[in-house]
Amino acid sequence: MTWTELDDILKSKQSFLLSSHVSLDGDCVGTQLAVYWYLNSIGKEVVIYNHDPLPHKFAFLKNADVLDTKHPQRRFDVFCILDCSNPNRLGWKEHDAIADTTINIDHHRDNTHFADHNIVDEKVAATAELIYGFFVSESIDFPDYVAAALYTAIMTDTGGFRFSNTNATVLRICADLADRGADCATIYQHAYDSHSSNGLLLWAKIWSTTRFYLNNQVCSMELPLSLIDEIGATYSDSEGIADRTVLARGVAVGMFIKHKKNETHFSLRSREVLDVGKIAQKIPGGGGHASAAGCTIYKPLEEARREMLDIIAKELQSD
Ligand SMILES: [Mn+2]
Repeated sequence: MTWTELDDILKSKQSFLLSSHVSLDGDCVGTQLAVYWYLNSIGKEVVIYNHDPLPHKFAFLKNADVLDTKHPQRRFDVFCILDCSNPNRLGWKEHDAIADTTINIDHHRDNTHFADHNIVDEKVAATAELIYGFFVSESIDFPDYVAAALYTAIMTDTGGFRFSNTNATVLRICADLADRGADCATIYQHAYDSHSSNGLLLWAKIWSTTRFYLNNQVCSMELPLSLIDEIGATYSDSEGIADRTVLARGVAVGMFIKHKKNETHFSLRSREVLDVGKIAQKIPGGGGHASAAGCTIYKPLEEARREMLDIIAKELQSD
């Protein structure tokens, strides 16, 4: 589907529901706000509903308060799913009859092309890169706060321009977004340097769990989920830790493990050596990108960790 065909569909419909994957990240938030702005600007009725709430660090974006976690009790002409590879990742179920038409715009390579119209490009760094492409190709002139939303999305999906998906195209787009008014330093501060004091104390505890396995090729950090309440932190305070598991030289796979009784969640990171998306896919429901992926093993910590280390050991051998 071309961008013009997409635009024709958007213009021919009246009511829209936007949604994205569970545990909203910057790309989910930025793309939803950008599309929200565009649809509003052409006189459409738009509701944004997500299973999970807006992370506080993105609350500075204009209109961020329109992101709602209250399930809409009505139907829409179009259900537009952004930055989400399959319906399960929405985290809510009652979407089959919520709209006449579904549109999916995404960049996850495990995308199942589940919508009526699928615009999926796994080569781009962020879904926001696609939305930017749409605006530019259709000569849609967007304001500075939409530039800020798109910049936030691309910056966070590239890990602050550190991941391997950071390339010349990404930087050119972001340069243009800066030209259009995105304030790079302020956005960085909000996204990465705005911890609460309890949040930082939580980080200190997690750092102290750092351990190495398989000849120092695997680094892990752990968080018993009960610790969050104990410290008075929030779940989202633990975000960003996973990226730190690949800080040490020689580490091929980093894993940040969040666990409670019979549930152990792995956020996996890699440094090019291994494809952690493939590793995560070996666990039912798991998946993600080559350098960042996740999965949940429904077993206690020790058992789940052993299972994961076995999978990684095999991958390291076959590499
Ligand atoms: Mn994304």
